[in-house]
Amino acid sequence: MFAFYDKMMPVPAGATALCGCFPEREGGNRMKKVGIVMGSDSDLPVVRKTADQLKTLGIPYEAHVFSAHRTPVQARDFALNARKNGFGVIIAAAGMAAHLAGAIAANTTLPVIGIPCKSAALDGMDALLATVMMPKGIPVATVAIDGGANAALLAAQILAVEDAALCAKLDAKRASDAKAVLEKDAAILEKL
Ligand code: RP5
Repeated sequence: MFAFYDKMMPVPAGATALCGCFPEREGGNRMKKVGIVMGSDSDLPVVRKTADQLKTLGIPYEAHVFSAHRTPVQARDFALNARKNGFGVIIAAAGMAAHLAGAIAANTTLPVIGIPCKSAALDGMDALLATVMMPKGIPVATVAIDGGANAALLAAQILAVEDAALCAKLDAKRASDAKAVLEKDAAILEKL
């Protein structure tokens, strides 16, 4: 059974934006959701790549704007309740002094994936270092600066550990990506 929700934004304060689809898995247990949190709606262009990739793979997600600095209570509550609310992975996107992924990870033992977002002043190096340099004991799996799609794929790979159908979709994507590169290889001499 699938329930589709088209709009990821806007998300009213304190409200839940439920997006994606909810495939019934073999045995009747539902796929875990991916939580997407962003420090500001200005991170939306990066997060949209995450949401699009999750949609393509048929993975349900919920998206929120929570800031480690501006709304720390909401960010903490989301993380504390994420497991019981049906999440399997949390993706946190933030720029500048990007403490969001770390603040989420501090309050859950679900896997947390950080996306450092590019900012005007330091081109994303600020967010990259703030996200990746976590202290021992509180890991955050950090993808590339603005790496929204890879964050989704890593979340999918985590969920696919226990999900053969999702694993097959990821295998098919790898095969299709490889085919595209082989076609470029075959065509490259004509361009030179
Ligand atoms: C961070 O500060 C956000 O994640 C965003 O990348 C950056 C700028 O936020 P805004 O000033 O655009 O709201 O917390």
